Amino acid sequence: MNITQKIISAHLAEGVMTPGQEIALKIDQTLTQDATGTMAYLEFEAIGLPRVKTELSVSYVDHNTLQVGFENADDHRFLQSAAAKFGVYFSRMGNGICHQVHLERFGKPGKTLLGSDSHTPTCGGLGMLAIGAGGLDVATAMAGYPFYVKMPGVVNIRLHGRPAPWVAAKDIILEVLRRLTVKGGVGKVMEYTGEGVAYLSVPERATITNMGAELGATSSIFPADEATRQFLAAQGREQDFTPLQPDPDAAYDEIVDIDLSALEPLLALPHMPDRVVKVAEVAGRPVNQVFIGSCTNSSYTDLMKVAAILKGRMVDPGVSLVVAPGSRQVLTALAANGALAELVSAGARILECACGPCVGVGQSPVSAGVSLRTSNRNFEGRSGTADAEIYLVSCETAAASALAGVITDPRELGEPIQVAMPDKFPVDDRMIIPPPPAGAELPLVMGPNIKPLPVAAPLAEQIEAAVLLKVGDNITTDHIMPAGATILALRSNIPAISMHCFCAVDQTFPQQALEAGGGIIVGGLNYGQGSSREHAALAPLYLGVKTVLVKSFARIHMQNLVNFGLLPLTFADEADYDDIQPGDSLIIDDLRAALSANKVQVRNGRSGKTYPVRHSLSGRQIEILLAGGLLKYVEKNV
Ligand code: MIC
Ligand code: SF4
Repeated sequence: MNITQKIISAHLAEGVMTPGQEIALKIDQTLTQDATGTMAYLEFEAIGLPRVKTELSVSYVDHNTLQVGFENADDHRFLQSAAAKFGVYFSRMGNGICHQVHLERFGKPGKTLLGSDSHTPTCGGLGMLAIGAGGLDVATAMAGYPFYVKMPGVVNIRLHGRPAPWVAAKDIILEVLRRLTVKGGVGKVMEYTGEGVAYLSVPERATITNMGAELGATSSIFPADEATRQFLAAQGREQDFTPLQPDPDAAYDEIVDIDLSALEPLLALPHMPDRVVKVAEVAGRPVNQVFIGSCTNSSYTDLMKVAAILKGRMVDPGVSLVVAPGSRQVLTALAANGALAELVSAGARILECACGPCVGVGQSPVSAGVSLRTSNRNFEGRSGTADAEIYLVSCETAAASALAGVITDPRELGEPIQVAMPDKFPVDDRMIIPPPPAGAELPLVMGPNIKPLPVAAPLAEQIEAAVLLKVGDNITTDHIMPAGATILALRSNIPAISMHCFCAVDQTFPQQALEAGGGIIVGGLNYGQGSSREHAALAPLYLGVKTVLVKSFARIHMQNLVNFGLLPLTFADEADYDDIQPGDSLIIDDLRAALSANKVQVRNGRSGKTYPVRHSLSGRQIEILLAGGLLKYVEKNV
């Protein structure tokens, strides 16, 4: 078996390990973050259990920590009260980004982790099977139910040789994105092997598994080897180490070979993570902003490299350089060894240990500005400036460009920088509050911004509704339900946040949908890629959307639609997409029977054409839709 199959077989609760077939996985650990967590704990409360049943569950506050207005602060207090009540560890605001902290303090090789954030696979860098999902899937996992997912195909990415000078882990994953695209990982786990693995530290591996999310992959994973043991030992957690390697005769569904010694520094052009070219090809373009941070590139070694590049120099006068360390542990280490002072004296603006600019919470670039970022997503508008151009780069390219004021190949800096992994990290878990012992009756503290969950109706027999919106390929959840500080503050208030649904595409969408009493969304390939935010399903549900008909879906978003009772359909013949115009009336009859037989037909009232449509729903997913969503299904069946 390969590593993925080993972990899956040890956690298989139902099903057979045939790629594409639905399996149920026992989940050992869960994580939530503030922007998805409020819903997840409201959902857990609705399930009605007094305490979580996982080995470990952690609630992080890291996304929107600005606390502009009372909304965020109230959400954070609610999350702290929910963690104490339900037996969950609470990582306080300022302690760091969930994925970085989980890697440092909790991840374990061989275990399963389900997180209400799409970058949960970061912990795959430790040899963990870590999967992102919607809040309701995480809530049900906290309640002890298995997680249902299609058995992934396993892609073996064989890393050959030693990385060329100035080639970073970020360049390796950018190369994978260049080859496989943002749809290339859907339904797959990326499993990294080969002699090149030994040259990568755990945080470097985590940069690669983190950005597997941009491939649409179910997860990404590395073996657990001597580097893993050393990392865990430096975290004071050597007891959490278990070695994990594929069997010598392990089989894979696909193989991708990458020669690390032949790579060059790469970057992703605006506005998709797979628009990858060599840094050298675009060198010289002026830069307005450089952001170093996010769950992809904010580890100790990342920022030590940046400090070494900036040491004794000053950022270009035209560049705003912002640095957000990934965790309080990283910041403490940099403060203790003087690297923080070097960053500050070089002109870096130090931000809180949080997601911040990555998700548009502050530091929006100037109009039509160019921002180089070490984060993972450069979707249009995500930075908060609609016409900004975001390039995704390594820390080395970011630092070199911040000094020069133009996009700069880091190889121009001369001798490459080596940063040793410390033997011991400054471990201090006092910002992580363990839950009190079971038995105490604790309150859930809710502010006025926390509104009840909308509930779907059981699926109707017939759908007749107008096409409210027709969109193209690769529509992201940032298009469907944008983030940013102002909108993120409404994550616990579905009626209010729904008024921003699709506003980046069509400002009038929410009002139109409400006036029409709902409708249908038509889309292209890879619809719903990106985030795990279930708000991208909840807001359409609130606005009356009945079904989403597209060429293909991203995994997490499709499951979120099912979880909230919205019917996800795909064209059997992609050419039928072209026949549909906004405003067309689409009719689906005998829906329940047609769904079970997988013979759904959509009739267009205007053109008179009938489109055969497919669904890739399992029997269980159909049951969930018929029941009116996962909460009702759980209520009925368990
Ligand atoms: C993201 O990077 O888009 C987020 C913000 O972390 C999301 C979660 C969310 O929308 O709250 C994700 O990746 O799942
Ligand atoms: Fe936070 Fe950005 Fe990572 Fe999402 S991608 S978890 S917003 S740092």
